[in-house]
Amino acid sequence: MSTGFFGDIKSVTFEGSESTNPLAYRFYDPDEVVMGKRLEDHLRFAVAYWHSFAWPGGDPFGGQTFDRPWFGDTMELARLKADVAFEMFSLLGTPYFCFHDADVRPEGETLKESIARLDEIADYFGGKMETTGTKLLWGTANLFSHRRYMAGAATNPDPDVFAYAAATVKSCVDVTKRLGGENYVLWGGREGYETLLNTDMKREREQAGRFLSMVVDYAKKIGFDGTILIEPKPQEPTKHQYDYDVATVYGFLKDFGLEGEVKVNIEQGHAILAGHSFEHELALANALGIFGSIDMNRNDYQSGWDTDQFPNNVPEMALAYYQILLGGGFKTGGTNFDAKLRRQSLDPEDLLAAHVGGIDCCARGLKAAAKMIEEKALIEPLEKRYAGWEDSEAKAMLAGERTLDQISERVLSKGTEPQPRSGRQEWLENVVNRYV
Ligand code: XUL
Ligand code: CO
Repeated sequence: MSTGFFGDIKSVTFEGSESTNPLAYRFYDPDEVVMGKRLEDHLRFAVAYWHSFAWPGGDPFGGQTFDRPWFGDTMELARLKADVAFEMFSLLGTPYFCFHDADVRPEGETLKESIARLDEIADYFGGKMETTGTKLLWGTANLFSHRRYMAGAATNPDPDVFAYAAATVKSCVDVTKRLGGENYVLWGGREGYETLLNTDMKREREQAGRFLSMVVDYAKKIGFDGTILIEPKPQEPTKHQYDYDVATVYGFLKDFGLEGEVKVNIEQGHAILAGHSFEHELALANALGIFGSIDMNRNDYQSGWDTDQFPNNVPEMALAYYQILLGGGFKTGGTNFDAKLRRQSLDPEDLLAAHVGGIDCCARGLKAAAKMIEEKALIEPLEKRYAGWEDSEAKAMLAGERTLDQISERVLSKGTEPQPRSGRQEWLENVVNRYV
């Protein structure tokens, strides 16, 4: 039985680019085949439970603006929240969702009670996943909202908090496995510091390394065959987060021998906060072999903080999916909207429209990216730019078959000077603009 929250709004369907219906897809036809794959299977959209159903609309200057019938601390309301959430997944036709433990159940008096409540809601989810066909892209633990975590979880100076966080993550990995989750995410939360005056950074990094190793071991032990993902973010909530960006996370994984075990969930807004472009982070993760999944939410470019807005810039999406497709596309990962409404967007329709726009924008970007790849619009110029490396002498330099002095001898005896060639940036930018 419907909760009635979305009134008489019918399923959002594909109506084509001419449609003016705000609750229709104009570019996302899940069945359209692009590069040999259905769009739905390329994009693997997921709704984030927390922003859409648990966030009250507060900002640093004011509290709740949303008035949702499921807000409150009882299990009955948690079930109503789930009813509405799965109604929305079905209306939108989004194949996946993601959640933290804290989004879906009220906190108990004890950890034992919290876990029992999580298990109860997971059973409720299980039934709904079966009837609606919605799948779990990833589960995660909220190790940052409760005051016990104010000085971090794995990196807390208090070993009791480390242990509490470990027990919490165990319960969340268990539930993620039980629901067939395809990934498990660890975002740093408050793993970072505010001031070095009270922080032993070396020790805290090692705590985080041990913690992650235990998560990886436990996932293997229980036969969880999804991917473990770390989500980089440079700052906020702490002044400095230990998993700053993709490069930092890779160094961390290498340090603890986990580079073959853990991949990254890259969020567009976090990339911007780190002073990178989203496509930079994606390309680097591909180059390092650790690309996993994305959180597809942007920041306001003027704000300097994590505004978690729905994506609406097609050229940006095109460049992002271009990198994702070049790397072979998602395996276990997908496109999670870790995005929230603006706090004045009060209506149920706003929640739908935000997702519809985001989904369409991503679909349009992916289609442009696929076309650029199919037509080798950027690949050919790139190959040409590096063509010199096909030469046998050039290959020998990279293969370790030449020493510095041998190269020196060859250059000096040849006596030719390298000829600079244009990088053709504007020419290439114009090429991209033909597709978006
Ligand atoms: C925080 C953030 C989180 C993670 C999951 O900035 O992105 O929502 O995605 O904990
Ligand atoms: Co995120």
